[in-house]
Amino acid sequence: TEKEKTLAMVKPDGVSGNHTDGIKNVILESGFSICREMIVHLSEESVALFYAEHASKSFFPSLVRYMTSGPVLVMVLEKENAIADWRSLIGPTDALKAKVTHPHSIRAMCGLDAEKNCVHGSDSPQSAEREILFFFKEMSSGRVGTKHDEL
Ligand code: YYY
Ligand code: MG
Repeated sequence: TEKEKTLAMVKPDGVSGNHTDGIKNVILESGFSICREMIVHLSEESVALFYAEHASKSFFPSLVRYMTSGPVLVMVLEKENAIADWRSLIGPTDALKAKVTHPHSIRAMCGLDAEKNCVHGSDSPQSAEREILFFFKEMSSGRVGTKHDEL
């Protein structure tokens, strides 16, 4: 039982909908510690890199517009089994379906639909490593977008 890190994000609809404080409370009450946090307004290039696995999907252009529409809060969370436990807390990708099948999940409570689903979580140890480095190493070289604040 070793500690594990994952990348969490409050997406633009979550930040503009004032869900950030509530989500951070859920995170802390669920036993995660927040190792790093930063508010950033992503560039189109950064979203394309971050979501490279979805570049050929029909929803991709809309996803890029949405993800660049306002600032996001990115966090590194740590606890035992952090990756799976955070995915389980956020719930299914489609917030409308989540409202039916996982009504207590963060996406059910705060998300709007299959695109504007309020939060992100790494889906595997490989993704977690890539995504944490993406924000907290690349970011310091100014390649991700406009950094508002490192909190
Ligand atoms: O990992 P997760 O966010 O739960 O879902 P992915 O299948 O990796 O998709 C990433 C992202 O793409 C999703 O959070 C919203 C968007 N998206 C979409 O806009 N429409 C879909 N039908 C599927 C995903
Ligand atoms: Mg995913």
